[in-house]
Amino acid sequence: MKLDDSTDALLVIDVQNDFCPEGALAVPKGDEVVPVINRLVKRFAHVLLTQDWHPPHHRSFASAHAGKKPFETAELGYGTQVLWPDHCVQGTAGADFHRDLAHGKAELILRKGFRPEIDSYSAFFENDRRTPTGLSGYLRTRGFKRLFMTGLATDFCVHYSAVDGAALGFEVVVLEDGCRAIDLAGSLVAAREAMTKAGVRLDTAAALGF
Ligand code: VGL
Ligand code: ZN
Repeated sequence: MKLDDSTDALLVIDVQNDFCPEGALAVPKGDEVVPVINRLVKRFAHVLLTQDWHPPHHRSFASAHAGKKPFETAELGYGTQVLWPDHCVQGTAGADFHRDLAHGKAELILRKGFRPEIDSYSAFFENDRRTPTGLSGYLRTRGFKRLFMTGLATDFCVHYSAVDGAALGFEVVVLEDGCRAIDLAGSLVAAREAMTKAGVRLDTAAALGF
C-alpha cells in the first residue's frame, strides 16, 4: 500500500512494560508487537504514541475496591468498568515504553487515564464516553486523515480508539499483526466485530507490504 506522508499517521497504542510479559497486566505475547511496530515506524513519516498513565489508587484498579479482584467488574458513575491489576502507574518502570520500542521519532505522546475516577481505553474519549482527550483536534489541526493503529491491547485500547477514530471521521486501519489481545471472555471476537461494524479496516502490516 502506498502511504501519503502528509495525511497518514501511525498511532502506536500503549506499548508499555506493564502490558508485556512479566508486566502487571501482561498481554499474552505483547512484546511480539515491538519488531512489527519498529518496522512500521521506519515507513511512516508521522508517528504518534499513547501511554496509559494512571495515578496510584486509580478507580480502574481492583485494589481500589474492597473485596474485588482483578478482572471482576464494578459499577462506576459512568457504567460498568472492568477492574484491573494496578498497572501503568505514573512514573513507574511499568509505565515506561518497552525498552526496544523505537519511540524516538514520536511527534506526540498522548497520555490517558490520568483522571483518578475515570478510565480511558480510547485515545479519543475517556470511558465516560464524553470527556475528550484532545486527540481529534490535534489530528485534524495537523491534517491527518488516515490512521494506522497498532499496539496493546487489541480488544481494549486499540478497539476503542479505532471505533472512536472512525466515528470522528478518520479512515482507520488496524494492523492486527502489530497488536495483541487480552481476550477476556470473548472480548477479542467482540472487538473485531465492533471495529468492522464501525467501518474500521482490519488488515496486517504483512499483507499491506509494510
Ligand atoms: C488497557 C486495560 C487497562 C489497554 C489499558 O491499553 O488496552 N487495557 N488499561
Ligand atoms: Zn489502564
